[in-house]
Amino acid sequence: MDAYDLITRNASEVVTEDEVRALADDSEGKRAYVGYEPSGVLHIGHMLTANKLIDLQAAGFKVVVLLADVHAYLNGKGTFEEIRQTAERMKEQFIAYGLDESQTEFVLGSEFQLDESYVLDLHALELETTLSRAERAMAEIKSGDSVTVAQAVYPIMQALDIVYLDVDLAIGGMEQRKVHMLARDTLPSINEDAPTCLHTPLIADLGSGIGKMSSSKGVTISMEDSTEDIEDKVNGAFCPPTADPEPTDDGEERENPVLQIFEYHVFPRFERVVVERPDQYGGNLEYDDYESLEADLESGELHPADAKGALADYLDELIAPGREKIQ
Ligand code: NAL
Repeated sequence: MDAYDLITRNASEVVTEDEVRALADDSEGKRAYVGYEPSGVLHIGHMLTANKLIDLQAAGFKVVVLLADVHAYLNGKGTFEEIRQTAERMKEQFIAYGLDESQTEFVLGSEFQLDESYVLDLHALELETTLSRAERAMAEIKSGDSVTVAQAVYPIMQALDIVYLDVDLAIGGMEQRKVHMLARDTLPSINEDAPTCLHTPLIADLGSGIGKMSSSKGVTISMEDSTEDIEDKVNGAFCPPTADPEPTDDGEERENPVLQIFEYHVFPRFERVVVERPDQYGGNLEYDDYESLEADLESGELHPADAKGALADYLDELIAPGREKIQ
């Protein structure tokens, strides 16, 4: 796979393609970052962006992980003390998950976000940003029902962090795209470059296939799950024999989360996927790529129950090293 294909595989969008091509042509020593609010334990959403960081490390990028303690505080995730402790645990879980420690720089937001020059630049950006724009940028990130002033400062700080961390490529899930667009539009007003961005897909709710999987509602998978928890959750997942399920009777879009997890979590980390089946049901099935597994599910060759059994096993293998860190 060439560098551009490795950088962009499984991405929902890149902004812009030309900018990413230029980075791919000369990726040695380039810096990519992703930021996470430290809260709870690592879950499958964190793991999806982490898979992209692993791809970028393979493509020669230096990876910066921002443990965004001040952002978590501004988004109402707890006291500073609690958030800092969570950040330390998350760092260990990321390394257990497979981020190469020697190629990854972990930074706490509060290490630089309280400096005088940062705060003055922040106020300069606040002058350039309307409240409604900040509020829109936060629509898919904010916790709670009302929008606080703290939550309006949040996306402006995120934009400024891209400058202060000296990043060439900003990574985030699709829920971060409006913050990144705000950064692209406003940073030039303080004489900074618009950042190049790559956004990873969001996985549908495991139980229903409707909407987006979220740690605050519905069923998600995290490093806290036991082997049995994973089996139960995956066995209860929505998995019709198609990658493109019909909308519900109410017109809500649905996706197949079992296939999505194979595509975005399993195939990027395992060269070959084996679905174990007793000989009387045709014996094991082996796949070298996601597309052939999807085709077999659609044709009926692979039964959803067998696909779920294999998915639970592979997810358990991905989670096991981090689970041990939590005990
Ligand atoms: C991600 C977050 C917070 C601050 C950042 C600064 C720079 C780059 C990425 C950042 C967290 C993210 C979340 N908004 O929703 O978890």
